[in-house]
Amino acid sequence: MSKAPKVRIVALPRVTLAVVRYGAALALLAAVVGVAAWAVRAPAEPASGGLHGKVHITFKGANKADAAGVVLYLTGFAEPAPARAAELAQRDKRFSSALVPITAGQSVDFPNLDPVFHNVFSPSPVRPFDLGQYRQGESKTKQFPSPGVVDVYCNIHPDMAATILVLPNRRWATSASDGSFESSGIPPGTWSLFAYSRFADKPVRQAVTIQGGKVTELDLTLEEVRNAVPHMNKYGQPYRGEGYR
Ligand SMILES: [Cu+2]
Repeated sequence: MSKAPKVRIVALPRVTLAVVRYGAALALLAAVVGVAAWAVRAPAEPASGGLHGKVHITFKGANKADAAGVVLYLTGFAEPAPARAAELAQRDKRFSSALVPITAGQSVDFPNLDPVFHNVFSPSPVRPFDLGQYRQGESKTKQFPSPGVVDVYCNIHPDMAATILVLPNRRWATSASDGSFESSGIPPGTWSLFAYSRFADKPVRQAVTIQGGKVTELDLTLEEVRNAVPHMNKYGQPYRGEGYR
């Protein structure tokens, strides 16, 4: 008989404790849901905008039929680089791409897919490097921490040439054959737009204003003045004759 009250006395606080805990948990949940709902409603950042346009290329005064491959990029705001590395492969004694836009901080893989050696290097002050020679199937990786233009060549094959554009953000676009391009997710503001070709003396620059939820239309003309970029080998010397290839 004397044990029964003890059981009741012990059991009662447990129930009370459970109610208190449950209540506290409900209150916490309500608080979390409330904060989450506020976070969803409150725009943390203003809505982004888009860019759509067309770039026309002239070469020695005439319109160029194929306007593909111009890189349109914006400066004035920065974004973190994607974790994924970009790629510039060596295949059939060419670089896989002539113009490679990346974001500052991003890496580039340089796989050799050819049965011959290459020696990829850059003389550009923003990121000079010399990868040395390596076999088919092997690759080297380089990171590019600062924005700028990085010209890339092969010390063995003078016709191999590419440019890595290290940009401050990810909002670049590449023109299609008809010159059209588009980019989205751009923060609102007035930025500098550049149209870059390896064969122009300098990129075309133009101010653009991006408004949230709107697409800004653009029409640009870029003048190309050459179709090859003369360069020296990694020692700053002219390449030797054809036999050296
Ligand atoms: Cu090569």
